[in-house]
Amino acid sequence: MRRIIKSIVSAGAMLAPALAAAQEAVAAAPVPPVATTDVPAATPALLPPTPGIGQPTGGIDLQTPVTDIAIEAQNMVHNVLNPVMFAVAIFVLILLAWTIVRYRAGANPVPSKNSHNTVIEVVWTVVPALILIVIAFPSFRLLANQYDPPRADITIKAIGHQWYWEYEYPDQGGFTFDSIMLTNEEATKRGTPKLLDVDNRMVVPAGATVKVLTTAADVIHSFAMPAFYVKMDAVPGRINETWFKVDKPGVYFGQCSELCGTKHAYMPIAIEVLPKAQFDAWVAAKQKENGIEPKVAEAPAAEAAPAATPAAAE
Ligand SMILES: [Cu+2]
Repeated sequence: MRRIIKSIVSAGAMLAPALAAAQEAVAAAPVPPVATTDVPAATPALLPPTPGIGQPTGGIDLQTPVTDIAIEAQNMVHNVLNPVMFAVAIFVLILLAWTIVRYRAGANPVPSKNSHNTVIEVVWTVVPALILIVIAFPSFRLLANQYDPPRADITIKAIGHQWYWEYEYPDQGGFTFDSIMLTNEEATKRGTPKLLDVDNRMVVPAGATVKVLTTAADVIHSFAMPAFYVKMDAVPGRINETWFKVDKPGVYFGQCSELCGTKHAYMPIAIEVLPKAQFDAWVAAKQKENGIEPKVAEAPAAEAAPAATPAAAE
């Protein structure tokens, strides 16, 4: 059933006249795996968002960072990039103003014939190069930290669709569910920001390193969570990888950040970070809902059984 819906959705994406049909398919998509009405049962603790955290606040600054990488990135912006940028902009502005006044035609009836000044030419080549080197050190350190993640505690696959996200939990038995934006009325009822909250949030344990594999079923999407400093393209037929580790339980909102069609703005990402015990309860509820045997407790027995069979055959 899901495959049929997926193929309808991707076919609709390619054929512009069939877009309306695809939209109908998208609307129908959430029904088979997880009905919207199942949310309260499957999500034992529906955390309320913290004002100003994990969501846009209307300011001009970056969102409050909640991961170590995000803190490092924000420090780089505030302490390295912004000072350099402002200093260069102000210096160039002053230089321009001085040149306009000092070398205006009225004050210089006989123009200078100078065309070279070796000292100035060396300075304006060396100084920008030095500035780039100063920026490069923290920049490469940040890149290295970002692309050298600690060992993952849990892996989640985020699949972009036109126009919603689907999440898969391969470590927990492989259950999947769709994550569809709430209407404004539903968001108001839940007390969450409009255009950002979804029926089924991605749920992760607090303090765990979460590896996110991103891919897409139709066109290129992008999995972006500003408070985590995470943005990774979700490309059909490819798997990209990103990661985050959030210690503080809460709800964090992001959005698809790759133009992916008419409803690009309406496929938000909501990640709920729960304490480990609550996360385990959520996983248990999801496994029950999907008819998956809880793997964690029975793992040794389950592994013993297949091992015994070939031995017996020999
Ligand atoms: Cu998208």
